[in-house]
Amino acid sequence: MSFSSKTATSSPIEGQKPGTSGLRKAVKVYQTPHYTENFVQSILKGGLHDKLCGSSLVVGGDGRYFGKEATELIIRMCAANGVSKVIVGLNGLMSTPAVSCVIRKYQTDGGIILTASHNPGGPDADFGIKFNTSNGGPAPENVTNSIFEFSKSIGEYRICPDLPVCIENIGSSVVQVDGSDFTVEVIDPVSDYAEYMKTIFDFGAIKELMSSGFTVLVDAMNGVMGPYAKRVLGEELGAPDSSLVNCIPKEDFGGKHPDPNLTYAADLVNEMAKGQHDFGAAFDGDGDRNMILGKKAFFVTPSDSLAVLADNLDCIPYFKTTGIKGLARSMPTSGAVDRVAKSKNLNCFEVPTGWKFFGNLMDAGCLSLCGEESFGTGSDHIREKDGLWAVLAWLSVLANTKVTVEESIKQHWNRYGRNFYTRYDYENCESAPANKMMEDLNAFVADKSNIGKSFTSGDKTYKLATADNFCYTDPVDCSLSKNQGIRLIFADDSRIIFRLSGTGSSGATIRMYIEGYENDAAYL
Ligand code: VG1
Ligand code: CO
Repeated sequence: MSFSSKTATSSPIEGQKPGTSGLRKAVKVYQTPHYTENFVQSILKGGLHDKLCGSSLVVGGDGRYFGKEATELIIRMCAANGVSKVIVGLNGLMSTPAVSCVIRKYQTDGGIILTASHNPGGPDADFGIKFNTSNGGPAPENVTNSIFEFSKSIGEYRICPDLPVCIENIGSSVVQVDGSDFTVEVIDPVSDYAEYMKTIFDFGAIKELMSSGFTVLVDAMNGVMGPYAKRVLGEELGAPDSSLVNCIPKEDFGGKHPDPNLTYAADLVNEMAKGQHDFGAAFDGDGDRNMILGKKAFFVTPSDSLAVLADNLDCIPYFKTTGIKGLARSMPTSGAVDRVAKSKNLNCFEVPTGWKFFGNLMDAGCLSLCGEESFGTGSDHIREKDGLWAVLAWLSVLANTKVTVEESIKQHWNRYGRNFYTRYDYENCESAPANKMMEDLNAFVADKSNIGKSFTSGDKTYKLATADNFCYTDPVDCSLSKNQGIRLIFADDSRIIFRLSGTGSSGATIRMYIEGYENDAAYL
């Protein structure tokens, strides 16, 4: 069959600037005329430039409302823009880590992920589009900037409106578009990822743990992770069906926030609190975040999770082969992992918030394991944070060390001290006063007379040692990222950090992160 594409006239739409992780807006915004088309065209031109013609791309999403329409539109626009092949997950589904895995495995030129991650879904909630580059990772800032620049001057987009698109059956189809072959390959979104996990972990050891009376409870929060949890934890590792809950992806995530934390995964927390399961985990909508709980809902902070995994990487076969090249965390993540790095004589990098900042370090062979306080953990096996990988990593550690989750954390605190950590989110703030607050904080950190001042709370006094707005120079390409968050660092390494979120769909969210270090056994 052969088809011809056409050029449609359009004009720039304000605000198509990708944030921490893609462009997140209300579904209703994405549904306005030309909104999605403009952004997709900007990704294709601004993200791929002269590689666009003849390129191959992966397309997948977390199954949220508007995902299918967007997938079909992207395929029709790829066809019209000279892309030669699109690999798409069955029904448009593919977790964010699986997209990264598939881009790398099939060496495509990148991928487009349809997700607003942990933001709620449905006709009145959020949608998002994210571009990943050929290393499988989120586009770095120079690429997202070029996408944004393109969106500001767009005058037309290309589309093949008559191309029939069916993503409901696995298989490959080739058609002629403007005289060239255009292939759409619909794949099982789980298989490649599941096969890869088997090469990273010792599934035999985890299986043995799972058949020894050790019980798990895993909540996929009605997001994309259901089929992955069922295949890997259920079919491969023997977790009973009843232990894998909310595993059917829903367009509105069942009306919930698919965000794996103590607030939004409260059902899991309450069930774990009954003490009937040894290990609990939840994922976000697109499967890159994880929350780990021990028996009786013992909560593992993401920062501690990263540090404990860093201390136990020798339990995971993958790292025996690759070696441990270095560790990293995002700036607001607690310094617990830094202490592990120090004791193991490993480099530990501190990057701005957002997974895109880890990619260069991994590509350059400087980084094996990294994480963020926002429930993101991952390694250089792919270029995204990876929720199920984190669960498998924890199960590997437990299988190997034969201690409980709680014991492993407490042993860690005893050895390294404890980084007490909390984050406050002030959501739905008005933008102008939030910006003013950041300006005032900027003025505070610029005033060096504040250094050395002491602040007392309870029986503790904190002396301000450093105050700045975090600025990051990428060690690999030397690119500079300014204004990444206000840092107040005290003499004992305690910190207070303020930054504005880059994932909200409207208004402002202020995040305040507080960390205090303690190594006095009486306080642990
Ligand atoms: C938040 C988190 C950040 C994370 C990002 C994307 O960003 O703080 O650590 O990388 O979400 O995660 P922000 O700018 O709102 O603080 V996900 O799971 O939404 O792809
Ligand atoms: Co996510």
